Parts: sequence; structure tokens; C-alpha cells
Amino acid sequence: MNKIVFVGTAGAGKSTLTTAFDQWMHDNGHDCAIMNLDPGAEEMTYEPDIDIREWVRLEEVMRDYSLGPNGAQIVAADLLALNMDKLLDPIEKLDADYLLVDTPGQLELFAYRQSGKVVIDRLGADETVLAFVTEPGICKSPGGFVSSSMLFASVSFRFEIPALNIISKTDLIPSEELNRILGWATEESGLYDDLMDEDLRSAKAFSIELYKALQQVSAYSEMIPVSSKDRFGLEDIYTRIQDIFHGGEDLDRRIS
Ligand SMILES: Nc1nc2c(ncn2[C@@H]2O[C@H](COP(=O)(O)OP(=O)(O)OP(=O)(O)O)[C@@H](O)[C@H]2O)c(=O)[nH]1
Ligand SMILES: [Mg+2]
Repeated sequence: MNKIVFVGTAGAGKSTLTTAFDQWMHDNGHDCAIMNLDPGAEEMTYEPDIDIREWVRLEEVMRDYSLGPNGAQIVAADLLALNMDKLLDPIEKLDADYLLVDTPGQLELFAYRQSGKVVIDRLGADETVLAFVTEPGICKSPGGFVSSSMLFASVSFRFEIPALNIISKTDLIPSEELNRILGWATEESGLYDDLMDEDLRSAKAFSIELYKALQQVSAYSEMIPVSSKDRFGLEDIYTRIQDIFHGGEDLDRRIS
């Protein structure tokens, strides 16, 4: 089973995209299931087939360990890793070709703590792809774009599995602004010049050095523009996933 793990900054649109992509997959005849790994999720826009909250709930961790929400997220992330065995059994029983995995908003818990690595390893690194989700609110300024690219590079390099760089909520910005961001990602437009023009004072020097470091390790990656609201870009995600898993061949369509 191919797994697509949606990671990204808080509120970037991971859960909404998981919902929209699941609907797109079903509408296009692909068997797809959803696993929620956010122990603090409250209002859900989808019905998860597997839900970490059956084993770990943020409010219970807060109560049992006398912790505030941030401390509880850290404990919950570790409990999540410890409970992966319980999740693997229902995954094996799922009758689906694709599993969409929604993760908590705190990207740093997943990206930098050991628990994130345990989760990916247990899901099977060779059949998992990361869908990194960022949004215009973060990356429409040159400095913000570099910071978002740094987060993308961090998760890509740390997990050593293929990663898609997705910009969500594109319905919220004019197309010229979106094209400028997409141009930065492919280095077709002058990110360096735009950074130089940005009025950031000391942060400018930091962004420029970060920009150079990311360029040196070839961290810039084409972005997939998406709007879950307008159901735009969902097919592009599917196409890229097919590229990664099957070298571009759409097995589902070949069989049907
Ligand atoms: N306009 C617009 N709003 C969106 C889109 N995707 C998500 N949103 C909104 O952005 C907000 C956050 O979306 P979520 O899907 O909850 O984001 P998340 O990354 O799962 O958030 P956390 O799990 O809390 O980190 C919600 O109010 C969504 O309705 C989109 O494509 N367009
Ligand atoms: Mg969410």
C-alpha cells in the first residue's frame, strides 16, 4: 500500500487537503483510506478509517501527565510512536491501495523528534511519500519563502524519502503572486534579487545566507500549487505520486 504523509506548518491546510485529495481519489476510482495521527484533532473534515485518538488523546495526556497543550503534544508524539504497532494491524486489514496520513500541526515534533522517524520507518520508508504543505501566508514574501524551503529541506533530508512541496490555499492569492512564488521554487525568477529588495534589515543577511546554503544542497524543489477549496491541483499531486511509486505509469488506469 502506498502511503502519503501530509506534514506541514500549523494551519497550512493539511487536514483539508487530506479530505479534498481523498474525495478526488474516490471520484477517480482509486481505493483510498485515511489515517489520522493528530491526537489533538477536534473538528474533523473527514471520517478517518484509522484514528490515533482511539489510543492517544491530547486532552487525556494533559490530564494524566498534568501538562499544558505544548508539553502534552511532545508526550503524545512519543506515545504515538510507541503505539505504532497497534496502528499497523488495522492498516494491513484495510482494503485500499493508498493510505493518506494526516499529522499534527506541530511540524517540529514530527520533523525533529525521533518519533517522526519511527512513524515513517514503521509505515515503510520505501512505500511512503511525504506531502509537505505550506501556504501563501508563509511563503509569499522572499524571506518567508526561504524559511519554508528550509523546513521542506529539513523534512526531505531527515526522512530520506521522496517529498512533494505543495503550496495550498492558492485561491487566496492573485495568480501573479503565485507565479512569482512558483518561479522562486524553480529558480526561474530571481529569488536572490527579491531578497535583496526586501526591507528586512538584519533578517535579510540571514535569509540570504540561508538561501545560498539551500542552493548549495539543491534544496529548491518545484512546488505543486493546490486549492482544496476550489479542488485545484489534486490531479497534479496524484501524477507526481505515480511518478514516484511507478515511474510515471498509472497502474490503476492501466488495469481499468
Ligand atoms: N481559502 C482556503 N482555505 C483553506 C484551504 N485549505 C484549508 N483552508 C482553511 O485553512 C484553515 C486550516 O486548515 P486545516 O486543514 O485545518 O489546516 P491543518 O494544517 O490541518 O491545521 P492543523 O492540523 O491545526 O495544523 C481552515 O480554516 C481551512 O478551512 C484552501 O485551499 N483554501
Ligand atoms: Mg489538521
